[in-house]
Amino acid sequence: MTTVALAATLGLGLAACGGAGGAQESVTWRLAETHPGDYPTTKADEWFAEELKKRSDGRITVDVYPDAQLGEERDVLEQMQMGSVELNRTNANLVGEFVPSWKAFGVPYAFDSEEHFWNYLQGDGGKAKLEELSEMGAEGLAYYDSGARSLYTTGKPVEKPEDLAGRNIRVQPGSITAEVVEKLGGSATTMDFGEVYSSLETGVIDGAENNLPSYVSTRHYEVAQNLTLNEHQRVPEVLMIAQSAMDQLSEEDQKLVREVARESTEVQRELWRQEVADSRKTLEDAGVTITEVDDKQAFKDAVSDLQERYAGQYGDFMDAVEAAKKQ
Ligand code: BDP
Repeated sequence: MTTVALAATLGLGLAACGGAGGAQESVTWRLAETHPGDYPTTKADEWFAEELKKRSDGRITVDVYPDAQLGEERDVLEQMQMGSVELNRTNANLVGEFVPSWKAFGVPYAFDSEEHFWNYLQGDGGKAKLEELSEMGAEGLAYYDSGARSLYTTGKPVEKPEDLAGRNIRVQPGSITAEVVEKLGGSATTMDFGEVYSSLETGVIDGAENNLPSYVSTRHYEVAQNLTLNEHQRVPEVLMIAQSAMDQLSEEDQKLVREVARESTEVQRELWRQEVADSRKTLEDAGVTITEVDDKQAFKDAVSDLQERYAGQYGDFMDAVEAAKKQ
């Protein structure tokens, strides 16, 4: 944990003193967010906070801490587990370290399209998955969009899996993406999000993978100027709350939190669509080499034996994903 994160944790500990169970008259909570203030997830967090304050007549205050002020996502998840951060917006891939069944979100090419992805998330499968967060003492409130993750590299562009040979690609902690990258032919390094820019710059890694808005907002495109739209994963963002925080509320206020969070999904998805288009333009204007991968078969074939293993390991997920195709 960083010093900032530690100080923040201690600060919260003091602020929370005096709340010993049962419904509180009013609460002030912190929401951890790794992205900057103008990123779609952060704007949705803010919308959630404002709306909740309004509709609870000021009983529930949520202060959003963007820019990883409360620590890198992995640190924040640890704090969530201890109940020392009440709310967190994180990427589903990171959750796998804490709730192993969530690693399923990293299964490559699980979803055929954005529509398929959202059919799954908003159907029974997606709802059941949110409930699994109770294993880490949290409740899943809502999913946010995160588009598709693609590779980007320094050096020469990646056009086919073979081009990854000998290249070191950063992956998110807690995820199965390391296995995916290695099957594709590269080597994988697990690293916190905040370290990626300097590691690309100094050549510690040769690339990373993410969606367009993150590639742009982090300015990774300045130091890794080749983007390959192979779209190996669609991994949702999730807004979660510590169970110990939820327990402080009356039943009515708990319902309100869930309702406002659900509504914030629509707000975020709209912001997301716009951001993807804007990011694409930023990248084109900056002269980034964008390699379209119209036929993803070579990438899919390279990871096909992983699919068989995952179908056994994450059977329920794969069945629900399959069922969401037919809706
Ligand atoms: C972004 C997610 C952020 C991740 C980051 C990463 O929004 O929460 O953890 O990727 O790669 O797309 O670490």
